[in-house]
Amino acid sequence: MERVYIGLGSNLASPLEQLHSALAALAAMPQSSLCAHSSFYASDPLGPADQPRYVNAVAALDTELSPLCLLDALQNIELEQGRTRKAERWGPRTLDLDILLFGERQLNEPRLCVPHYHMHARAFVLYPLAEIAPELSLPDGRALGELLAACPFEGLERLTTSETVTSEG
Ligand code: A4P
Ligand code: MG
Repeated sequence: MERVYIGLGSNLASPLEQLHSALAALAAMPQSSLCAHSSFYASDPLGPADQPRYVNAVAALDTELSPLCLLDALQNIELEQGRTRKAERWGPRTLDLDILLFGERQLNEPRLCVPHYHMHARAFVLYPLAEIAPELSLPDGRALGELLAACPFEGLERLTTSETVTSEG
């Protein structure tokens, strides 16, 4: 088993429900167990400004899957939740699942770059990650606390539990 951290993001078609569904799908992933997830955060869009705010979260998963099998599984979840890939970079999406960290691995393959590029400077990744893994260090040795200190809590809003509860009950 290896510990993997996955970034979840959505800004279309009921983002809160998209994230709840994605967490249920992660919990049902074969050869894996969902260990924890952060609160949900509303965040200003990075990239084109003419798109809705995002809801972001981070999940911790223990998995026996290989990195590329996990990527395939995550992309299937994205597709099942209506993701279409458009030419516009950083455009709006129903669901984005990024592999932030995969154990201590550093991968630079055509389909998979780990740690996820830019994770070290994104508030909507670092703050949720710190909630579930405050003592974490990146494979290059940088401590999460150090990255947070250089990354203002800007454009980010932690949603309370009542805001994140959907009609599923
Ligand atoms: N890929 C390579 N490495 C990875 C990895 N570690 N995890 C490849 C997942 N995929 C990885 O991704 C394009 C290709 O990246 C995949 O086919 C995979 O083989 P994609 O999901 O199709 O495209 P994308 O997400 O639009 O591209 P990109 O460049 O990964 O964008 P990001 O970095 O995911 O940013 N603003 C806020 N507030 N919150 C957000 O969550 N997200 C984005 C997307 C933009 N602005 C945002 C947010
Ligand atoms: Mg992505």
